[in-house]
Amino acid sequence: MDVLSSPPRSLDTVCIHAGSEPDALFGAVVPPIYQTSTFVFRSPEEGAARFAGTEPGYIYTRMGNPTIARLEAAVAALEGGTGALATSSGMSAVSTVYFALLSSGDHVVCSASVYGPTRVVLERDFSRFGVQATFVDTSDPEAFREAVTPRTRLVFVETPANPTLALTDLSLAARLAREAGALLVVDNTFMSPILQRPFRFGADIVLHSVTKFLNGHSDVVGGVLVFRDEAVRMRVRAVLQYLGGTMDPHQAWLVLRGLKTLALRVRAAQENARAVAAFLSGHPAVRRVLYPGLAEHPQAALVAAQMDGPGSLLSFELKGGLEAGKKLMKAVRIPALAVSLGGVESLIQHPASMTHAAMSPEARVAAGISDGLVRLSVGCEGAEDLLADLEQALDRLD
Ligand code: LCS
Repeated sequence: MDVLSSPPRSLDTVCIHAGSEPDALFGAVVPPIYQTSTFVFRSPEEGAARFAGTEPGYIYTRMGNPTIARLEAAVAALEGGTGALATSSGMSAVSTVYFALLSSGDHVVCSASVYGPTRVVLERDFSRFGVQATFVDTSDPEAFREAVTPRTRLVFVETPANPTLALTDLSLAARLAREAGALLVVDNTFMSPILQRPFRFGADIVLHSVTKFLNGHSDVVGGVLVFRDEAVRMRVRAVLQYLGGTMDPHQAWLVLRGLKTLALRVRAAQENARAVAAFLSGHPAVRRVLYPGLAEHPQAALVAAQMDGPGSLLSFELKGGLEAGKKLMKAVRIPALAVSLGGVESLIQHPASMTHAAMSPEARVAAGISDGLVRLSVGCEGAEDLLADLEQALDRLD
């Protein structure tokens, strides 16, 4: 009997069991990796029927694979969607959604503060095909409302936003999208389904860079799209199969393994991040800390309404600005100076010159990404070690 059939299970149970039903052939507890590019047909008729869609069965890994299907089922179960599509990277998920759902003359509204390339691919590439984009501070309800037009076909939000941690009201985003006849895409990478499930608030598509929390071990680049509506999934699937940004079976297997500890990792890192945010915000060398878990966070009501916790990403600015930030990034011993986030190890980086360097300086200022901002992805190391390390690094600034 399926472990996940009724009664409803906690997300901890879903993490461990979804997509991990024992192998039907030998009963292996850990499912095999179907590391194959293609699948044998027993007859020409069977091959033709699979292509025609009149018989089930796999054809070619770019079009579907049992190991990838297990990961898609697992993430769909965690997010509460009807189905999912795994992709070769988070950016492949982003650009496949744009390509599948936008046509020349369409308009898209996108949060101003998002992962740099999510925005730049609209500005630099989709603009060449007649797609118009408005980047707006979606954490400001009035500005958000004004940006949506009758030609808007897609609303794309990232909440909390990379790297400003600004929050967008998901219920408002869903209402604005619905009124315009647009679809709402939510990049849930920073939260993972453990801390935020956007379908509850009306999202149509939930997107992840699985490179981050879902895999959690900084050894895979991948993405996933989860859908509320099977018809939309089929539209996107048709484009993904031909554009070719599909995941590889080995990638999918590694992410399935990572998913088993998702809930444990997310909660452990979050406890550390709460301690780090409290420490930094009380330190005299720190000008400001952006973290949804701080009591003084300006959007505390939204944190309570749509998030099950503040997560483990935070950004901060030192009183000494960029120069002090550079010194700090050199002086810390535990966080590695590297982009990416959501792994078990802490990572520190400088958004203006790294993850968000492709944005124009004006766009960065408008999105609240100041030159002095440093982003820290807090990992699962011992909290006392992280605090001691930050303290010694801050002591070395003067
Ligand atoms: N969405 C978010 C929120 C991200 O943070 C990233 C990558 C992506 C999408 C794209 O996913 P990828 O193709 O890299 O799997 N964010 C990165 C970051 O902040 N540092 O390095 C990559």
